[in-house]
Amino acid sequence: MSQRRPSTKKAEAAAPPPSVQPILVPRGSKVPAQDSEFLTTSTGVRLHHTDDSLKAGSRGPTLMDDFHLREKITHFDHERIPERVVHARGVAVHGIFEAYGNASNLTSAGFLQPGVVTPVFTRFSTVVGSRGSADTVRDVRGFAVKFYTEEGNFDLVGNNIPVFFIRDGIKFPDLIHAAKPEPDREIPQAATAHTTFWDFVSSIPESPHMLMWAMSDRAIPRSLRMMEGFGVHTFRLVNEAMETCLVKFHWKPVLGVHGLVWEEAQTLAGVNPDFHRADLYNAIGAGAFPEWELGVQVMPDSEDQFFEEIDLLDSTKLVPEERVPVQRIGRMTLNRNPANFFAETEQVAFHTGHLVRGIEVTDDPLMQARIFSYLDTQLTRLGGPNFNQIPINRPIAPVNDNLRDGMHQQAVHHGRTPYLPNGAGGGCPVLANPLEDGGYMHIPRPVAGPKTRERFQGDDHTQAAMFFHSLTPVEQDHVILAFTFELSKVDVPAVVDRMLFRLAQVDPAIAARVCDGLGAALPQAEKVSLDFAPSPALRMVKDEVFPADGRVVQILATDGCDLGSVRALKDDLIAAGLAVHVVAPHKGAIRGAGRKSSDELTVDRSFLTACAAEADAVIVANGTTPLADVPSVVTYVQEAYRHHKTVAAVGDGLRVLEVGGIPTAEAGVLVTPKVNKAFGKTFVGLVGLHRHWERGPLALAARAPAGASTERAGG
Ligand code: HDE
Repeated sequence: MSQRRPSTKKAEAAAPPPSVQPILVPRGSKVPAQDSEFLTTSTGVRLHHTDDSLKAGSRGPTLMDDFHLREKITHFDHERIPERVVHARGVAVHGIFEAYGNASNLTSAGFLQPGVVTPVFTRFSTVVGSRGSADTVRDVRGFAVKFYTEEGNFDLVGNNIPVFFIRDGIKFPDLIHAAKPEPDREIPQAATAHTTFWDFVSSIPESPHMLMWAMSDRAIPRSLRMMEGFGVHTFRLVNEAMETCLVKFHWKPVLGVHGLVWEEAQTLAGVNPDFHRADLYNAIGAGAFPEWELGVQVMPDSEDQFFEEIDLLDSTKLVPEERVPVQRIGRMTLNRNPANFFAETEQVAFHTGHLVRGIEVTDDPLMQARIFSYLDTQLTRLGGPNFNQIPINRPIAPVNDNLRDGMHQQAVHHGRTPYLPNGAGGGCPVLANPLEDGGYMHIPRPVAGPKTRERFQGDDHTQAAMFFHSLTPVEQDHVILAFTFELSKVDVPAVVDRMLFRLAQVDPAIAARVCDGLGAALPQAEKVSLDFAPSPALRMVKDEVFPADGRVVQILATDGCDLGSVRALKDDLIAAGLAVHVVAPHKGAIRGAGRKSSDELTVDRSFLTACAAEADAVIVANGTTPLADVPSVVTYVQEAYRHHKTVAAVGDGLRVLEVGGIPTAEAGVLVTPKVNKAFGKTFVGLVGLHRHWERGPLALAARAPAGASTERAGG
């Protein structure tokens, strides 16, 4: 038998598909590659068999010298790394950030100078749930951006809510222990609707403001592409002249800020737990690249670090945009899905201490604890101190850090002088002068005070009330429902009472509405302050048509419907940047009208696997019948209607709306005899409004009410 001689020829590298591009690596570095055309061991030994272990006879015991089996199983046994202690569930994508340059008078940071384009990697996450939990749970969303700047990495590790539950980092482990599943039964997963969470937060005086946000629709985003982002803490910017200012960072989404309806969020957690992850992945795959503008609110750097009465070192407070407008300083476009979830999304290590010159943190005690925590946690999660050598974490700026050895060291360091000062190594690497060489220098500031354990006191109620009263009535209704839902799940009455008392301190009118739902008595609170100007910028519901890019439309169709108009509609909507799915009673293809019709259209989803909650709008195709054996068509449109979505019917598809009891004169209900450009345009405009809240409060009844309330959302 002739044996094939090992070939030394390298396998020809196949060109990666467009969405699968090499991960970001620094110039000239070599990443361990999978570049053999043959299956090999991890040391490159070519293998000729991987389907059966090496045994003493075909039915005998496995032999110890099966090094391939042992390596394969051992490696598999260690495939998992600890999930993040918080923000375990997340998804990340690549993109670019382009600076407008108008912040160059505020900061020397190179990536904020005019026209500079910087690669970024952005990870969105929930906080409480574990890595396999559902995307659409009620929770704060993490919004972490790693900027690979020419001067080193800058990580802006923020949230989609501008304030936080606690004022001092020492309370963070308590907050998280209370919010995570209760430790005796590990229930509930990824939810704050349980006793220990409310026990803790109701005992923390500064929590009400954040609780208002967490109970609002901000905590159930429609899409990660439709969230604002906030740096939360105040940062200090330093310019070339060493002048400083205090800033709050904001990310403003081009697609607007939109939420799900609570009922829909719960449905999605079951039918599609990957809803947000898939939405982002699909939108980027389809070329609907989400964009955000980075903005700053700029406040003078004063000795007390207050802006008027607002303590800038207190992360439970925001600065209303009406008082300090957000200046837009650059644009982030997310345009590339990762090639490998583990290598990139799971291994990316964000750290609030990853700062670049021109940007400093402030003395906010929440931030100070974070500066310690993010470095520390990577040692456990990524297995040692060399996590910045993992490809996704490597800077594009040249590195010479004198850090040596340690677990998972990737570098082969040369020379014998990894210390400074040295003479034997010619004094290298040399220190960078802050002005001439761009060295990072902390701006000198006087710091003094008695050593003490004290939480500074503030007004913990006014901004909570301001947030609530700045919302539109429909958003306020949702906040009340959310408080009522969550507190209904608390099984210790004293905890509910304490929380109702906190709410009454914010505003007895808010507490009274929650008390109604709980059947509880309104507690008497001593301190009520309602002295504030509302901030309309805090509303999500705006009378504005946003781009409908990447919004999902489902066309409901049955055999025998007008396939020509379905095709025309599909083409029009896809051309407008929407994703379109044909949903029918069965998979495969549906046939056109006429018994003998050979015309066919591919079905994307059947009613068995599709769900109205996954769509932004539903259209019933001409010729679709509310057949007795297809009740799904009717319940489908009812659900979409109940969740305030755009619902449309073409031709006699109208019959389905009628059977479903959907009033055709209602906002966001569109009926057309046939498909044409005007219909397409109006439809896309309605989808761009996000939801039609005019239909009134969520009708929780199973059927769409024929005479739904026409109470306006207001605002
Ligand atoms: Fe975090 N947080 N955090 N956090 N945080 C982590 O770091 C921590 C806080 C935020 O996508 C951990 O690498 C402390 C505020 C995001 O990988 C950990 C305190 C804000 C992410 C940690 C806070 C955040 C994290 C867990 C109170 C909004 C996900 C894994 C002092 C401004 C980053 C990790 C990613 C992750 C600690 C509070 C945002 C343990 C001690 C406030 C977006 O280091």
